[in-house]
This record gives sequence, C-alpha cells and structure tokens, in this order.
Amino acid sequence: MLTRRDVLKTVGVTAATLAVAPLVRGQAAAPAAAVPPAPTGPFTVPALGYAYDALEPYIDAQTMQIHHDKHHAAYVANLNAAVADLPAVAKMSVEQILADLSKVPEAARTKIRNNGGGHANHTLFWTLLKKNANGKPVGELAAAIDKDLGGYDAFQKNFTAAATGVFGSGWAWLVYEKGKLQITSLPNQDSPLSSGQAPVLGLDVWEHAYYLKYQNVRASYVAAFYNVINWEAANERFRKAVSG
Ligand code: MN3
Repeated sequence: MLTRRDVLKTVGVTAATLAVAPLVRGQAAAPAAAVPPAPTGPFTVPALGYAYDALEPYIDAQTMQIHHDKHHAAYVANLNAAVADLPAVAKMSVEQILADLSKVPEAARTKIRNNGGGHANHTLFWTLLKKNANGKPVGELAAAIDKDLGGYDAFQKNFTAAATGVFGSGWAWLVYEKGKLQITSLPNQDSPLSSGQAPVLGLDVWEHAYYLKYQNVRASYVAAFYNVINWEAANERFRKAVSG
C-alpha cells in the first residue's frame, strides 16, 4: 500500500492539490479537472486616486477600503468571468456594453448588467468624491442646476429624497438627457447609460457604502455626501455630456 509520501514522490501531487483531493484509503483520488485561473482582464479596478481616509469624517477609511478593494473588485472579477467566453463583448468598453445590453447574449445579460453596472458606477463614484468644504456646484453645471432643477437647494432636497427613497439597494443619480438635467434613482447596479442618460453625479446607497459608520441611518450618510462631492469632476462630466 502506498504511503502518502510515496504518492507525493511518484506522481508529484502538490500540497495544494492534496488539500482538495485527499487520499482515499491510501490511494490518490482521481484528479479533478483542471480549474483555469480566474481571468484578470479585460476589465480592471482603477486606483482610488486618493487615500482611504481622504473623505473622513464623512466617509470613513475602512468603508472606502472595503468598498473599493473588495466590493468594486468583486464586480470586476465577476464581469471578467462573465465575458471570458464572449470575445465580441470583452473588447467593448463597459460603457459601450451598458449602453446597449441587447448586444449581450441573453444567457449572460443579467450577470453583465449587474457586474458591468457595478464596475462602471463605482469607477464613476470614486472620481466624484472629494472633500469640498461646503462647496457648491461650479461652472456650466451650476448654471444648469439653476435652470433645470430650481437651484442648489432644490437640487439638494430632491436628490436627498431620491437617495433616501431607494427601496433596498441602488443609486441616486443626477443625469443629463435630451438637453436637460434630471434627478432619478435606479435599483441594484443598473446604469443610467442603459436608458440613454448620461450620469453626471451618483450616490451609492447600498448598505455596504455606509453601514460601518452610519448603520441603518442612510439619511445621515446622504446628508454627509454633500460635503464630499467633487463638483469640478461633476462639471467636467456635464460638459462632456452636453458636447455629446
Ligand atoms: Mn457600492
């Protein structure tokens, strides 16, 4: 009867393989089919661009770290897995994919909608955050908020209502569509791009975005958000949306 050591010598089974294919009655179990390594592309998690604690005390460092390094990374990993066998989809940008989900084979569509949306929404979100010292909208976006939404105070009131009103997980959005700004909300990781709207500003109201600091009090997180909006970045997005 072969000992474990003999088997290791004879067939070169690694310790890692043994961990998942233990010896049975002194003989090596039939080797499992090789598991291909998880795809590492084509999509990648962008760097946060600032320190995890840059938004303290409004958004805490631990939330930022877990949110970016774990949650966003999981959307990217799942998206890469979902497109692994879809070369035509894999070569598109995530924004292109979300703008026309009908091009995605139906069997993969829900997974790509959820994880592609998660990737695109978070990529956008990180760039829209910066401590702003009671900052207000700037530039063309400020003028459009005045014209289309009745000014900053009305914007804040209605955006807050949209964010606190999301039932379950989702996002509040400031979007540009057909020449006009509007406030909306979407469930899950659905992207405004999928309904022809250009996202200008978004707020993640999934519990993972605020629970460590604010627990169940989403309204406090939403109120804090106004202290960390990067209005310059939002204005840049708005200018690009207007120029098409
Ligand atoms: Mn999130």
